[in-house]
Amino acid sequence: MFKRVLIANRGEIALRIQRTCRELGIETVAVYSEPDRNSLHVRNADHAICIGPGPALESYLVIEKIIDAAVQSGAEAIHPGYGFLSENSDFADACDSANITFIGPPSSAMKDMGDKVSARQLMEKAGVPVVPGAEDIKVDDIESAKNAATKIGFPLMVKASAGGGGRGIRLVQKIEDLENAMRQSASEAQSSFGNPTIFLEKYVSPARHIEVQIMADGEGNVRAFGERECSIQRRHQKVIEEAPSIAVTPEIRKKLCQAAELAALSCGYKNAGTVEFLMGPDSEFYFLEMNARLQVEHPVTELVYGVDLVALQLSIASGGTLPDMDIGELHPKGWAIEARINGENAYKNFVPSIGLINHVTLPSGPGVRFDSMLYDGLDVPPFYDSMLGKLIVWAEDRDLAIKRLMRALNDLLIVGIETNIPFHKALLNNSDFQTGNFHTGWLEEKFIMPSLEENDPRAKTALIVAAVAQHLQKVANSSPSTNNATSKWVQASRHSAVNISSRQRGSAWRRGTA
Ligand code: MV4
Repeated sequence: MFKRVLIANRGEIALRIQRTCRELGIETVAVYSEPDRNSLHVRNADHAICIGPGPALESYLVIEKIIDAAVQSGAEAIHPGYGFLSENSDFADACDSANITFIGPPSSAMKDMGDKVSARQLMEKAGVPVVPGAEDIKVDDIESAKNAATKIGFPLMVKASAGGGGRGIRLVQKIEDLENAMRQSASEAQSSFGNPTIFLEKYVSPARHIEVQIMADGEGNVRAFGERECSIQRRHQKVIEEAPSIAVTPEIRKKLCQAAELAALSCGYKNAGTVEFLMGPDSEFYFLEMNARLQVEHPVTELVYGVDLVALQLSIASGGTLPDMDIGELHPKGWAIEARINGENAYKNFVPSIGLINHVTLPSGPGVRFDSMLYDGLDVPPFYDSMLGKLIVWAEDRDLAIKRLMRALNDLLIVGIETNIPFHKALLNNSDFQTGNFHTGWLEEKFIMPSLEENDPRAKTALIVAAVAQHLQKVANSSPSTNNATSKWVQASRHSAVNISSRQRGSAWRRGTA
């Protein structure tokens, strides 16, 4: 096993990786940008190296700076986390050249899977179902493209080979719109990725986004750790993920896992990966793309399979192998749901909310896991994505997991910036969500976020009272020496006043008997 590992990331995932390293007796090296100097991943590391200013392009995305930090600190391996350089094959190559182990797949597999056309072709050859489509189409040969499109049928999607995660994608309803969509997609792909290659796919709708966690040891052993249900998305960003999926039976799970294992074997995969599928209402599923990294939502898999995926990653990267066991031996136990906690205002079109967090109360108790970068006094910088942490719960079944997540969301208090916590509470109260009656378009097409007043009838009154109280207090102690930052206790009590009616009616607390 490694003695010292550099974690080329920040936020909750850096902390997540540090926890496992600590358990395994591995020293950690943190890298950080200047505005991140006070963050927990720096405080908790054994060694920490500043790699530049706030913008990721000048710090977390600079390959040479990360490699230099690893060499300077004597780290034997680098864990890239997710985002940033995690799926950059040049970074994996740079690690190899510097004799540092990249904790992830070989760069060849990253390249194969990064290119959607080559991934589709590999999957077809391996016998993994792909969406009916056409790969050899060109903007300049529109007649051939129209023939291919007619064979596929409408509606169809034009996708960019270098795309992924929804970039360069076009939905085409009729043949007259095909040429325009192809031109737009190709030029977007050229300017975004420097590669104008496009392909066509039949539009699968409604569909669920079902992904399978795999782990491969590079010695021919691949394990699939079941599926995650990730259909609750907004603008191609996942909001809530769960494991298992309500739409997946043990028989379908077996087929999904077999397909994912074939996918991994077909590209010589090693370490952790995720195979994404679209699944129609008929339970037919099709390969969508493969993500060559540990994903944000990996904890739901950890909770239902009782594994530490980061520990497995470290073990495999340091030369370990997976036990050669039968695919039928792994079964999910209970239900896990993850809510991504973002700094954004759900009542104002999800505008990012940044700045000082005066106070946090962390949720806890049975079946509750909170992976976050939060602490009292954290100043959330503007340079990175809005995710502050992930609230993950486990319970015996889905209904209990939903109740537990609601309880934990009520216990979680973040004072100082806006968060999407009210959005999560509204989602959990929605009957379609509760019955599992949703697909990838459901959140944006069907779900209506209740207004602040609808969501919490007493909220408006509480806010007005709080504003008046603050004003009176300001007038009363207008001494210039007074620190005008509101005390975290005042803010916390104000926040919980706003939350009163979201607490269970008739609780001991409300009856005043607590
Ligand atoms: C599709 C599709 C329907 N049919 N492909 C969007 C992002 C990228 N990963 C692929 N995406 C889709 N591809 C075919 N042939 C629907 C989507 C899609 C989607 C997929 C997963 C999760 C959320 C989504 C939201 C909109 C569209």
